[in-house]
Amino acid sequence: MLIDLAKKLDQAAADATSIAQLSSTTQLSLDDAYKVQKISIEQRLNRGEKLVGYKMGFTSKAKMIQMGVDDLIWGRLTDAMMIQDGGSIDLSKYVHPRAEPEIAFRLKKPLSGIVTKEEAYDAIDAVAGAIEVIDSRYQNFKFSLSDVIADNCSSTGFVVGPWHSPDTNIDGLSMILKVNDAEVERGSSKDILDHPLNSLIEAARCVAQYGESLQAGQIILAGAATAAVALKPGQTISTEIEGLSPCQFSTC
Ligand code: OOG
Ligand code: MG
Repeated sequence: MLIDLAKKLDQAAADATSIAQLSSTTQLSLDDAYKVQKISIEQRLNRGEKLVGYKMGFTSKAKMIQMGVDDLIWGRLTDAMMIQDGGSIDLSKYVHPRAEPEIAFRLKKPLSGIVTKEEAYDAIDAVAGAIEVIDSRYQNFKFSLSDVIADNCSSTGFVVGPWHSPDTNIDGLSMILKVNDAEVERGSSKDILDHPLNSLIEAARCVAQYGESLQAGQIILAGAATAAVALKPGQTISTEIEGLSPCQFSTC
């Protein structure tokens, strides 16, 4: 049964169509929802995609309020989700995509379970400004916590800007999301669990609960600092994060 749900979500993502929330017909525990996510990602890996990292979700109040949920979630990132900095995406491949400003970590050591701030910091190879493109496979972008977890936490794409050395300050940086050069959202990296490093620590803890570990070379998205913005064709979306290089993509 969980396999059927995973296939349904995988198909909805592939066809860019929306489906009813799973929770409208099925009682799904959070554990089951993570199982559905894992199976749906396995479908993608079986088609040749590669796991390149993980993303954290609902690490800021702005996101929790926008989506009406109140717990951390995590999802998986594959190489097919990578959007080149300065690249373009075709919105017909998505249901109702949105963009949000993020901070990305690249790891040089594995991390799993309960780790200290020092251990987490020590595992970072590089940090970068990033933009995540999210797209819910549910009608009207509405879901329960288990729905969104099963749907790989709305993951669909991400752009990472130029990498910076791991000792670059990421505390209290202003984070701005722009559409066609006009500011549409502004937050601070402090809004991400008080410090984005805390999100990396949470990622290590969360994946370990399901027997996985963050690996060297992987990218971890810390979660958006602001609410997400709906995308329309013909836009240039960029982020400016204090002290980090900007990144951008356009839509058609
Ligand atoms: C779920 C994904 C949340 C974030 O950065 O908080 C997320 C959603 O909002 O659809 O990616
Ligand atoms: Mg996000």
